[in-house]
Amino acid sequence: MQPSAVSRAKPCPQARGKRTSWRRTAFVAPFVALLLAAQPALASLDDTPADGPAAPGALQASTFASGLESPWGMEFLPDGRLLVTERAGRLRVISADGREISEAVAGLPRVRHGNHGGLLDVRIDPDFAHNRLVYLSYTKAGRLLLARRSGLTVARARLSEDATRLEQVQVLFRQRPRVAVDENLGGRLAASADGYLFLTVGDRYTVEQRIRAQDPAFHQGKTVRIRTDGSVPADNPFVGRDGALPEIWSLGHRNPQGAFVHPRTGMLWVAEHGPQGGDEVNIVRGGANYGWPIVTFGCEYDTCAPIGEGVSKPGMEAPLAWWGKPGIAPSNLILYTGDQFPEWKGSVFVGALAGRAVWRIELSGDDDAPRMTRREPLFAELGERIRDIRQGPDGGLYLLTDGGEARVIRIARSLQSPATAGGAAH
Ligand SMILES: [Ca+2]
Repeated sequence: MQPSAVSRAKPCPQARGKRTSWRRTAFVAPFVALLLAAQPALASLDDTPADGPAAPGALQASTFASGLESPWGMEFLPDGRLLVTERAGRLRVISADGREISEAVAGLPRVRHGNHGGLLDVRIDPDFAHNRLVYLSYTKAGRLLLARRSGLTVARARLSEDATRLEQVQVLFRQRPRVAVDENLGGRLAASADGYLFLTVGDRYTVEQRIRAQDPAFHQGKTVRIRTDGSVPADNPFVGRDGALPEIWSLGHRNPQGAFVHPRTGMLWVAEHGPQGGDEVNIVRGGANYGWPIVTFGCEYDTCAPIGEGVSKPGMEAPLAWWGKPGIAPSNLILYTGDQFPEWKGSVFVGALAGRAVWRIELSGDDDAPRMTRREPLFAELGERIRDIRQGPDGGLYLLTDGGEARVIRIARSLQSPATAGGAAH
């Protein structure tokens, strides 16, 4: 590992954004620069052959947007603007230059905000440029006597031309049954180019609830696959089975908060919070069982008492990657396909909450059955809990931080060569 590419963040001209009726994003890049200047390197840039891709410059972290309150999910629109959810039930639109954050988009469904619940993820339709459809996941309270319970819900809506309101809101999926524990909700959405929509559903935390992850009569602890119109595909694995919910795609997940559909294989990848020392990345096959809470590499929080029957069992799938104690608390994960970091093309990036880093997983072998050949934590110098991660239209990595004063951080390649980058930071 060579510390040749010293990381720097430089102030950006966006700092003097105009003040409009929109909230101006505060700019804290100097803080990041100070933070990074005190560290030896933001990330290693070793292993780049001399005759390989264009000479990499230093990695640069800058605040793209700030002033977000407990955000959870984000996604870029085709024009470069960024949709961001805030758990209290607000959807905001960040301008393509990061300078302006809109007021809350009108017309959202009512969410149950509390504990881990609220408005969670946002995804756009693969054909958004033509149909302007967006998908939202959120927790919704039960009615009357069931008001203390909540269920994960997915709605589809059309984003108005001026992006100020949602129209034609339609509920596509309701979790069954609703549950009174608002933890380990799951909630990540992933859309495939061929019209499928996946949702991750958590186990709802308690010992009494989590065993339902093995029972196809419950949505808890599952991934779900529907069509983008809400219908259930006829080839879903539990369609027609007595007592099983037909939306279920896979079983045995604990708290999956990361998901993407691989662009070449069409397979769903998930990252899930395990128990203590049992966080996982899984490549999901329809109908397969990912083990929780029967098999896990982790143990109970606090006591580290064993869980289930061990680390493996016939008929239960092993994870592609897992993290031992203390674990990283994975949020979302993406497959990197951009050109900004050629040496990272084909790597999977996993955001970490408790781990306050982004993990890069390097893969080899076929896309359908890859092996992990290496992994490394990146950007730990930022010290941020990473709630979501995206690849931007520029091929940069965009990190959404967690908490009441949250921001979007852009990781990009400096235009400077490594040799000159050192003199550019102040
Ligand atoms: Ca597992």
